[in-house]
Amino acid sequence: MMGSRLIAVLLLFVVVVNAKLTPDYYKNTCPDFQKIIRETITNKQISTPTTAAGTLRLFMHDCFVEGCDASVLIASNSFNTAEKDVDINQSLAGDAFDVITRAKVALELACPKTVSCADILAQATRDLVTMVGGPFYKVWLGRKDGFVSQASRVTGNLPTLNMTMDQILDLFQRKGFAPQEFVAMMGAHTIGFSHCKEFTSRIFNYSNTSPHDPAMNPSYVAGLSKLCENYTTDVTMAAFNDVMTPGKFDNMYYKNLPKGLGLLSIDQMMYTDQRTRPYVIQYANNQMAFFEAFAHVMEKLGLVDVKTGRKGEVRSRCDNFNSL
Ligand code: HEM
Ligand SMILES: *[C@@H]1O[C@H](CO)[C@@H](O)[C@H](O)[C@H]1NC(C)=O
Ligand SMILES: *[C@@H]1O[C@H](CO)[C@@H](O)[C@H](O)[C@H]1NC(C)=O
Ligand SMILES: *[C@@H]1O[C@H](CO)[C@@H](O)[C@H](O)[C@H]1NC(C)=O
Ligand SMILES: CC(=O)N[C@H]1CO[C@H](CO)[C@@H](O)[C@@H]1O
Repeated sequence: MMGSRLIAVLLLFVVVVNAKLTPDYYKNTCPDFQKIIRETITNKQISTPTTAAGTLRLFMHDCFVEGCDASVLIASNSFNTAEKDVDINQSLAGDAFDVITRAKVALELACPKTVSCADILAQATRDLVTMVGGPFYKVWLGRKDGFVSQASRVTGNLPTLNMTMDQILDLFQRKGFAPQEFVAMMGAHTIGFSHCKEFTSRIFNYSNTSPHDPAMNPSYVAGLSKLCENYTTDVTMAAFNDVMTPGKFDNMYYKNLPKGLGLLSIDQMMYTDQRTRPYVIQYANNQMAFFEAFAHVMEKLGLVDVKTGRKGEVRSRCDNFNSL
């Protein structure tokens, strides 16, 4: 009786400890972890400046589907269609996958079978965000890589442009984020770009009464219309998410919205909807407040449904489960 209770207490203890990540998880097992990631992302970002935005989006797509467990990095095979091969992932940047692969190769040389792909993605994202001017925040480490990556698990777990604000707020709430945190996370759209097809419905044939979304600034519409004139034939055409300071991580995204310079419908909706608008105004007026909120929300995003202990593994290659 005493024995089984003791075991139960011990088991509980193990579960609680396992569920805890720590910022210095690799201190002894891979002392160069931080340095290797920083070198890899720096080289990559300098040669390919689109890497930071691509990686930030990749991280968010990883964490919202199955938790932050590198499930998004798994390649499909003849038995399984993986997450990354679902429609919405088509536009995930190849360079984001590439920077993670590079870091993994370097880390396997320095400390084999030690660092999870999920941790690499979390740490690389933080370093890239900081490199392009965003806030520094703590990255908790010790995630394991997941055993599941299925295209069918994506729907309903990632936001899409045809969702209403009710649906979007509900989705973020389910992932653990209040409206204020959602607005802070959207500040990610201060970098990177979107392909024309994501916003052409706002600039061409918008409605019977207006050729374009009347919330948009007319010269912005004119510029985008020109840029996207061949979008049906040239599907690679894309516009910066933040037209004013596209490559810099700052609060310009929020300043753009009241001026009709939001690119995607969700961006403009953030300013229209009464539930999100106050935070948009707050972050537009105060970059420090935005950086603090963003740092906090990114630290939290990295903890969504993480796997520890036997609930995952440290993959040898980020695009394959070890058992394959
Ligand atoms: C309602 C929520 C959201 C919607 C509907 C949405 C939608 C989109 C769409 C359609 C694109 C363009 C993709 C392309 O054409 O290549 C995009 C880009 C991007 N999104 Fe979001 N997004 C949302 C929230 C977020 C959040 C929370 C983050 C990060 C924390 C994020 C980070 C990014 C980044 C960095 C890019 C640029 C990617 C690149 O340049 O490769 N988004 N988003
Ligand atoms: C919403 O958009 C996604 C792609 O972004 C698409 O797969 C889905 O079918 C759309 N849903 C509706 C109801 O139109
Ligand atoms: C807009 O509508 C006009 C007339 O209906 C049509 O000719 C044109 O192809 C449409 N443009 C786009 C981009 O859908
Ligand atoms: C669209 O195509 C036309 C004809 O090929 C070309 O002259 C024009 O420069 C293209 N526009 C853009 C923005 O690429
Ligand atoms: C980056 C990446 O792997 N994109 C894939 C997303 O899914 C489509 C299929 O829907 C693939 O063709 C892309 O290669």
